[in-house]
Amino acid sequence: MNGRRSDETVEQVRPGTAHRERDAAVTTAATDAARIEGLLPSQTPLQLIDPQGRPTAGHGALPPPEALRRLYRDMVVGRRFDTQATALTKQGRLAVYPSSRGQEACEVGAALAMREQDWLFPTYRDSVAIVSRSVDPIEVLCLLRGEWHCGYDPYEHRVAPQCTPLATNTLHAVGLAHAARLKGEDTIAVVLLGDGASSEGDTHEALNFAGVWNAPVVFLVQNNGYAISVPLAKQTAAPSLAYKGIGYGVRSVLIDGNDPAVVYASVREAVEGAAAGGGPTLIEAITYRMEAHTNADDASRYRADAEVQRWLARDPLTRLETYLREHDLLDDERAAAVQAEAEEFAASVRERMNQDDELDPAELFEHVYARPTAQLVAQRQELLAELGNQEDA
Ligand SMILES: Cc1ncc(C[n+]2csc(CCOP(=O)(O)OP(=O)(O)O)c2C)c(N)n1
Repeated sequence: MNGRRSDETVEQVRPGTAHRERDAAVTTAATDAARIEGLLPSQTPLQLIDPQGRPTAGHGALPPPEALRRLYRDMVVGRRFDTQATALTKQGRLAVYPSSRGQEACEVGAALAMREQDWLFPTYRDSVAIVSRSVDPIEVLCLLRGEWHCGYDPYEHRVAPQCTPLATNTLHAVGLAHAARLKGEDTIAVVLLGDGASSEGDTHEALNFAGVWNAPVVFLVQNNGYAISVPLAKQTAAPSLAYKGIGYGVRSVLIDGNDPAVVYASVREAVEGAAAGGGPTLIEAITYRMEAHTNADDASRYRADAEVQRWLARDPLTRLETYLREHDLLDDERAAAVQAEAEEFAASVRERMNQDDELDPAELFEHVYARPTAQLVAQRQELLAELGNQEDA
């Protein structure tokens, strides 16, 4: 708009009206400023327990002792499960396993902060979160073992199939949450995504509609520093991924993703806010992936060992354990019992995964459509012929 046209507009407006409109504009600007303020994350990541295991002053209340003890238990079991699953790839029992070692605070914090009736939308990296939601670990590993399905019944557990395409789960989460609200159900969705996925178009569309519909969704971005080999600085110019929510009118929070207490408290607050009609929240959790992207990746090609060592000092499990011990919430006996439970859990996974189940490759085509297309029939025949030929060879 040029200056002249603007003057003409002012002349056409009657004096009283001009004042009222200007006052209204000032009021709107003040309201907008307050609203923007409410959407903004803090400049530094929120923390409730620091890397030395000490409570952090002024950042809010710690979750109750029972919640902290449960977080500890699930993190110990989750880490043991993670180590076991990684070992299973080396034994050829799993095709691949994306480890979440180092990210247990996010995995378990998010899972435990959810209510029974809420839905989780995980990615391929979030097996520990699903295990923490009490899904049978063998079912969780089913897909990576070579089955065509996700292993568990999503409706029974309210856990969507783990998504491999980046960020598609963000849209599914918003769709489900919005639909649940229209149906009058008290259900919210928690969607897990990585820093790389936050650069995908789907995430932006999901945030946009979550904002427009005031959908009851919590987006938890686990910023673990890398999208496979691409460091954060090479995939976004945003100073914080939490800022991505603001443009869409979505409240944003920046937290220390290696602090189990703050992850639990922030997700819980966002879940309760969404359930009460307060709309979506985007949480950026700063964390680190201790292992390679998967067993097909050589992390030493793109990150220095010194960096990995620095993050070892921020281990979420050690942090919580130190806090619990110093506040008489954990002793040697209890720690040993939790460790024994984790060993038993891993042994059972190992044993059950050592069975050679007979898979029927033709089943792959059975549940795609009610009536298979001509292409599917042809593909099925091709596969069976190939398998037959292999057997003949
Ligand atoms: C739509 C899409 N594009 C590319 C890929 C290939 N891909 C698989 S994992 C990955 C990196 C994801 O990084 P991030 O979202 O940060 O999650 P992380 O693996 O670190 O948990 C990429 C690019 C994919 N799976 N889906």
